[in-house]
Amino acid sequence: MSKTPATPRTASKSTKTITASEIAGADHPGETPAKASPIPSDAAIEHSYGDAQGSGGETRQTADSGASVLTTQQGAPVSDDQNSLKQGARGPTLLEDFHFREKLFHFDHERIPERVVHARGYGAHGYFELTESLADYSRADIFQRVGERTPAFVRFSTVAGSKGSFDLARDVRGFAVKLYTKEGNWDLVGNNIPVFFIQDAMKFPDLIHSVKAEPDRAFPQAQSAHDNFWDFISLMPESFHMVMWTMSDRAIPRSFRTMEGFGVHSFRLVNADGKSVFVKFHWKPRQGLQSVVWNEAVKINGADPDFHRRDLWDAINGGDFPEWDLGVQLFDDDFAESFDFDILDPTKLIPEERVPVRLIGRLVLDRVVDNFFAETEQVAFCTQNVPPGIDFSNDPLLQGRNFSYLDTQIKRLGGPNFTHIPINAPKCPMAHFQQDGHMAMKNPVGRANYEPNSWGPTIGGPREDPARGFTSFAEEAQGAKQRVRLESFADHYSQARQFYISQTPIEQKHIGDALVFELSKVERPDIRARTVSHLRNIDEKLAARVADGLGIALPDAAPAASEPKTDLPASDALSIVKNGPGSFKGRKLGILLSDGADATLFKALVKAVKTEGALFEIVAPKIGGATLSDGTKVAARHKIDGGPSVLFDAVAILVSEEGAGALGTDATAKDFVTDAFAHCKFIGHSADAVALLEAAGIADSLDEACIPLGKAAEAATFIEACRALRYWPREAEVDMDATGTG
Ligand code: HDE
Repeated sequence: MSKTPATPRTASKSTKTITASEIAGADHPGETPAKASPIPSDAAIEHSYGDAQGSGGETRQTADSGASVLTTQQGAPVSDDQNSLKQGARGPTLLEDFHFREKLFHFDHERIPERVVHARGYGAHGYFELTESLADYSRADIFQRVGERTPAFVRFSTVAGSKGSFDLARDVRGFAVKLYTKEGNWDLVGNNIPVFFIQDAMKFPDLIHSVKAEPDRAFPQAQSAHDNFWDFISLMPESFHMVMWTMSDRAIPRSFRTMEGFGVHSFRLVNADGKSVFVKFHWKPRQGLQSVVWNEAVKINGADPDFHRRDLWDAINGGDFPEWDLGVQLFDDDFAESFDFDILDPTKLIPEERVPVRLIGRLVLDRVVDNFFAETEQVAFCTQNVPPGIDFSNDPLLQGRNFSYLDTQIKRLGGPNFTHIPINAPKCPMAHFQQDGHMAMKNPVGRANYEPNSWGPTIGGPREDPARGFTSFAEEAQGAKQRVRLESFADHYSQARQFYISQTPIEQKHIGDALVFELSKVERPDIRARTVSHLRNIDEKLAARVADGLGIALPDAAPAASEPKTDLPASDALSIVKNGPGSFKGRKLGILLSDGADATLFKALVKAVKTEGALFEIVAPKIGGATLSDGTKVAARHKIDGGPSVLFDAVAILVSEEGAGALGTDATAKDFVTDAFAHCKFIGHSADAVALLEAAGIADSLDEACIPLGKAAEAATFIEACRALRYWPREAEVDMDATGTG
C-alpha cells in the first residue's frame, strides 16, 4: 500500500489551500493575527472566563501578545479554528478532529427548553432594603433589621409568547423576585396584575393551551386575540375580573420600571411565637405607573421588539436605578372572615381602601446581568421557596404552583442539581445529605451521607434544628376528601365591575377598545356574543359599547352564579392615570433635528431634559447627525426611519425652515409627527417646523399639548408640561372609536 502524503498547507496546482491566519487576517482587516503560543505558561493564565456571578473560571492568555489562546473545552490549545481536518485538501472530514466535533456538539446542545409560560423574560440584579421592621408579624430574618440589604434578582416576562416574541404584546407581565436571604432563598413569583384568571390550578394547562398559538397552525404568536382564548374565557366566568385588567393598559406597560408587582395569593406571615397573619405583597414603582396605547404598542413591536429589555438595560447602565417599595396588606383570620369574598380566591383583590398597603422596604435594581443565559435564562423560581416566617395559604392556585415550579425546573434545567447553578444557589450556607445526580457541582466530602449517624459532630454532618428550622403554621385542617368549588368563590363579576368603575374615562375607553379589537380577531360570532354576555354583568355601558364596536346586537346577560354587587366603591389605586409619576424623570424625549436647527434652543432643551433627570435621543435625516445654526455638529442616535416617535415619551421637532420643507416630503418623518399626535404625546416644535406639521396634516389641529418653542426659555416649560406624559383629551379628536365615549 502506498503511503498517503501529508496534508498540504500551501497551494498545490489543483487546490489552493488558505491558512488559518490568512482567513483571520481577512476577517479582521488591519489587525495582525496574534502569534499564539500553543502552550501558555502559568503566569499567562488569567481568570476572566467567569461564571457570570463574579467568581472566575479561566482564559489562557499569551504572555507576549496579550491575546488569549483558543482552547478546546478540555483545555487543548487550538491551532486552526477555520478549517476542519480533512483527508487530502478536498477529502472527507476526519472523525478524529476532536476540536471540530466538540465545537459542533456543544453548539448543537446550546438550547435548553424555553419556559412553558413566561418564556420571554429579562432579568437584573439588585437588593432589597428593609425600611420598617416586620418582626412583630414574621420571624423571617429578612424582615428583622431596618437598613439591612438582601441581594435580589428579578426577572420580568410576558406569558404567552415564545422566547423570541416581542416585548409589547398585550399580556400579563411576570414580576418574579428571588431574594437571597440569610435563611435561604425566598422566591416571590408574582405578576403585574393582582388577580389571576382561574381559581384552581387544575385549569392552568387549559388556560395556557387556550392562549398560546393554536396547536394546528402554530399562530397567532404572543397574543390573546384569537378564537381559542376567547372561547375558553367566555366559558370561564371566573376569569372576567382578570380579563378587565388584561384589556386595560396594564397589559401594555411603557416599561418594566413603570409596572406594579403583586404576589397575588394570600400568604401567611408567622412570628416567633407561632402567631400568623395573612399577607398580600405589593411592589410599587417609585417611577410611577405608565403604559403605552395599543396602536403605539403595535408599532413599537415593529420598531424595537426589545423595547422593554433595552429600556431596563439603558436605565440601569445609565445609573437611573429603578426602585419599588415593598408593600404589605396584613389582616388576621377574623378580619379575613369579614370580606364578602374568600381570601383564598386568587381572582379577588383586597382593595387598598379596606386594608392599607404598608410600605416596609425597597427593591433597587442596580446591575445588569453579565450573561443572559447563565442568569436570566437559568434562573429557576419556585413558589415553594420560602424562609421560616413566611408560609402558604390554602389558595388552591398557590398549592398547585408549589408542585409545578419544582417540577418544571427539573425538565428545563435537566436535573435535580439546578440549585448548584450560581444564579439559583442560596448565598447562605447549605448543609444536607442530598448527593449526586446530573452535573453535581457542589459535592459533599467525608464519609457520612446519611442521618442519623454516629460519626460525631465534625464528620457526621448537619443536624435538624427545631428552633431555627422552618416550621409550618399549625393551621387546623379537617374534612372529607372532595372535589368542590366553594360557594364563597362564586362571585365572578363584582370586582370586575369595581375595577372598571375605578378607571378614568380614557382608561375605560381603552378597555372597551381592547375588547373590540380582540373580539374582532375572533372568527366565531357565538364566541364574540358569549363574551359580551358576561360584560353585561360587569357594566351595561361597557357591554353596549363593545357590542356596538363589533356591530352585533346586545346579547342576553350570562347567567351569574352569584348576583353581581353594584355597590363596591371605586378604588383610585386601580387606575394607571391616577398613579402617574408627576415627573418626566427617566422618560425619553425624541428630538427631531435637521441641519440649520436653532442651536440656542437645542442647548436649552437638552439642559431642561437633564435638569429633569430625563433622557433624550436625536433623530435626524442622516445618522451622521445635523449641523446646528451655530455650526455645531450633533450626532444622531437614529436615522429618521429607524427612530419613529413611538420609541419616545414626548417629542421635540427642532428643524430649520429648509429642513421642515425637506422632511415634509418624507413619509417616515410625517409618520413621526402624526403618530406622536395620535398617541396623545406632548410635542414641542420650533417656529420653522410648521411646514412639516402642515405636511403631516396636524397644523390646523394643534392643541395645548403642541407647544411652540420660540425662545430658549420655553424649553423648560415644555419639559414641565411633559410631566403629564399624555394629553388625553386629544384622543377623542383622533380616534374613530372615540365616538360615543363616556
Ligand atoms: Fe406561573 N409558572 N403558574 N404563575 N409563573 C411558571 O415556572 C404555574 C401563576 C409566574 O421568570 C412556570 O419556571 C401554574 C400565577 C411567573 O422564571 C410553571 C399556575 C402567577 C413565572 C408555572 C401558575 C404566576 C411563572 C413556567 C397555576 C402570578 C415566570 C416556567 C396554578 C402570581 C418565572 C417556570 C420566571 C412561571 C406554573 C399561575 C407567575 C410551569 C401551575 C397566579 C412570573 O411552573
